[in-house]
Amino acid sequence: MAAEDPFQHLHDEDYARPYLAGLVGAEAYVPIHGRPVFSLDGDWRLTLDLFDEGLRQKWFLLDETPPSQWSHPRDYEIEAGELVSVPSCWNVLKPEWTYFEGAAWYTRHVDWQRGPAGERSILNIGAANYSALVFVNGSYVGGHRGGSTPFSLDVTDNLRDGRNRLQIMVENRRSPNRVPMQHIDWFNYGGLYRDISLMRLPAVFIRQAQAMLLPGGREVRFSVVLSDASNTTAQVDIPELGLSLSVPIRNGKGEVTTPFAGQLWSPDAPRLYDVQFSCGADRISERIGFRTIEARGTDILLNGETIRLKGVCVHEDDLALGKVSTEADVRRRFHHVKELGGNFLRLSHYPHHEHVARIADEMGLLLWAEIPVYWAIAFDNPETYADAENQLRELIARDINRASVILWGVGNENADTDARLAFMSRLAQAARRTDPTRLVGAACLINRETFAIEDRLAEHLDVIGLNEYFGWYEPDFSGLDRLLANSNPGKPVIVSETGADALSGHRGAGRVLFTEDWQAEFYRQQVRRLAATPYVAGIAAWLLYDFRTERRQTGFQKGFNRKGLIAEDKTTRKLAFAVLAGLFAEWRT
Ligand code: GCB
Repeated sequence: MAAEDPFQHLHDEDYARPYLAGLVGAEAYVPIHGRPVFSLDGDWRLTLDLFDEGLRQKWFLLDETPPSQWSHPRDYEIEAGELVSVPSCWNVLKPEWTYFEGAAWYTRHVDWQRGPAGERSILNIGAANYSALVFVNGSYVGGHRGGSTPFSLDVTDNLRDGRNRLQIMVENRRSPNRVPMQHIDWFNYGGLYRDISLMRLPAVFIRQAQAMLLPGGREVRFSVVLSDASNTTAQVDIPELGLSLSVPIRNGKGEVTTPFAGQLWSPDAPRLYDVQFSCGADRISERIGFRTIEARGTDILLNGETIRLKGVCVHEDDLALGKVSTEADVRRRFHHVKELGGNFLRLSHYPHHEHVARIADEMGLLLWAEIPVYWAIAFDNPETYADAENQLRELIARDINRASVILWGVGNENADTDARLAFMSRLAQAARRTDPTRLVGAACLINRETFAIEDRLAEHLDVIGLNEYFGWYEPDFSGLDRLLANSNPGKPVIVSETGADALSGHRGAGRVLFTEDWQAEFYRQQVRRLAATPYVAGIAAWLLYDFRTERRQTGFQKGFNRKGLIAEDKTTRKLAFAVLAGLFAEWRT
């Protein structure tokens, strides 16, 4: 055991402090796409740890002596853990784990051979909800907070030749200071629910490689950031365009701008190019589309032309898998949006899996990607801000080259207080600083005093998101008429949510709540009004599929939000699906 006094840990309530020091964030992130990786997905041992005994007793220090040879009693044994497959959410693995919120220890072994001197070994974790601490061969190597973004840890000095032990403590307690906080309208799945891998990189490697079409669409800029402050030259090649450029690197950074003579990317023609970045022995190969996006007046312009965004919101939620997102699931989702005649999805309310934007690039869909600054965040807490900004920067670092992503969302339905204005305007600035090429938006509430689309945050945004539920949470649509006539937002408005619950198969005439009929009529009434409003540049229906949420417990809901156009089986369509498809088809573009 770690401690000399076997009971010392019972009295130390400060047990978590030592691990705060090693938290990593966006600056440590290393993109994995386009590089060979050694997957660590598959079998891991999982032990739930409701009382944080793992940190209190330092379970990571225990050796693997068989129980028959223990000199002291123990409370943890790797082999006693449940054999689980990663990625997964523990909530869907065993009925008795459904509502578990706490810490859990994942353990596995990996055979590894160290490379030549200087080579780096980087551990990448696609996502762990909410926080994670990583231990290699008994040593703490670092941790992360933020449940939906990836992180990287340099484990070069911790790995040895032969068998290595990896332990990851993941913890998903809901808490007022987190992002999101404890009150959310979705299910709080826990676990290592995205891919995990190890990657070998040369001593100096590419930390960031970006290709961006500049406003106007005539020039493209390539930029490269290295892992250290070297002065050297990187190389960018796009073989299909006959482009081969040197990028001078000074102090680890460099960029070059050149005329763009390729085809633009758009939902109708999602043209992607192979772009190869290299520097020394490191190399990244990406499929990248080139397009421009801007807000002008109350319009959104894609490649210089006005576009109406027609689409849906979607949660990362699956009956069998929880928050695990498979490629097949994402493709099915996009096919549904295309069948609706849509071109747009809002990925609510947190960063979705990395492959979502890649598949959207390929299939030609536009995305609103956001961080979970949702409802009553602790806006006056500097640590909460740091966490939110880090999640935003990790999301941007991961998806910077995705043409499909047109907007960074910095929040959802947050009351217009001074603390919220300071917090979210700062986030909007951070988004712009990190990525000047995309729109910044937030899903806002209505100003109930003036009854208008007005929010003090709007001056910091390119696009105002409006969540409104006239006809559902408010009995009729007269408020919507009043609101639309009374507003002069001066910027494009995307109706970032509107919708009504319907239990699949429940029918009734008139405004009978939870019927498919009322949900369908709701969309007729809503879209007719919204489509006639010039400043409405987009509509994202709330939402594509019914999803789990413990806040909803009537006989109609039974633990689900029923505002899906399709039931939670992702197959059974409600009447509203075809109705909305018809309404989208009529809406001018
Ligand atoms: C909202 C929230 C969303 C909820 C939705 C609802 O405004 O942004 O997360 O799930 O309403 O169904 O009430």
